[in-house]
Amino acid sequence: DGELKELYTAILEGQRDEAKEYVEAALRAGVPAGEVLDVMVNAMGEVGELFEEGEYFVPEMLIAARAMKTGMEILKPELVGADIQPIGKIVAGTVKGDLHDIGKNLVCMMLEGAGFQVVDLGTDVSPEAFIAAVQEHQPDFVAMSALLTTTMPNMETTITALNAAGLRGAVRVLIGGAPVTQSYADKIGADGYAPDASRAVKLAKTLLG
Ligand code: B1M
Repeated sequence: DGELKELYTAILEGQRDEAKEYVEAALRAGVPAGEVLDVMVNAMGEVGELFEEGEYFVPEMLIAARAMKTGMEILKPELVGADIQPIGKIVAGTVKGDLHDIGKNLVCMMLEGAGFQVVDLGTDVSPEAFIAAVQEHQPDFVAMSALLTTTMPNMETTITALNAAGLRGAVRVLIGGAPVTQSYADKIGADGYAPDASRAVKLAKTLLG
């Protein structure tokens, strides 16, 4: 597992090319994609800690995130099966004011891998944009991600807007992201909360019945 240690360091230090090389090397060596992913997620965890401790600043977080995205692109074909009949449709996005998209991308990837059709609205998605997408795509689920305590309330704003537009009954709302909890989901009337991408898939499948 030399490659995995090197991969961890490459994400931590934001070395994009190296991250790509080590992901490829790990896959060639037969390391399961999920394990490779865990290493990158753990490295991002340490990036967050270093930021909190004042060792890292926004630019360091940004280049680490870029390296992780590069690694995720290589993992995507491994995580997402080809040509599966969609079992349900999901409109997903990171809420208004929030630019964090790695976790949301991961959730989208795993949902696709499980056979869901995903319409990814990206980051900084306003309640109006969620509503327009629900009207256009008529999904089974709306999945919202928030990584900031300051943007998390926009999940509630979006649910309120869905209600006002008469669309709340047509979709199930799933939420997640580092500051989000089950009790918050209950409080704002979401249909479900998942702490990570694989549990988001389980949750969506369970709710689909
Ligand atoms: Co920012 N940032 N960031 N950041 N950043 C955090 C979130 C922070 C916790 C760091 C820290 O202080 N320790 C902190 C938030 C503090 C708080 O609100 N309490 C923080 C801050 C403060 C900020 C800025 C305000 C910094 C500044 O400018 N002063 C700023 C805000 C910008 C904005 O959004 N408006 C900012 C900016 C950035 C970057 C742009 C530099 C970059 C993001 C790049 C990108 O995403 N393209 C960045 C990064 C990389 C981080 C950390 C280090 C890593 C986030 C990440 O990608 N994690 C983060 C620290 C941390 O989280 N430990 C931090 C890996 C990812 C796989 O995990 O996103 O949690 P996560 O997703 C998980 C689960 O949460 C869940 O599944 C995923 C996979 O298992 N999940 C869902 C997520 N969404 C889901 C939706 C679902 C279900 C599950 O729906 C059903």
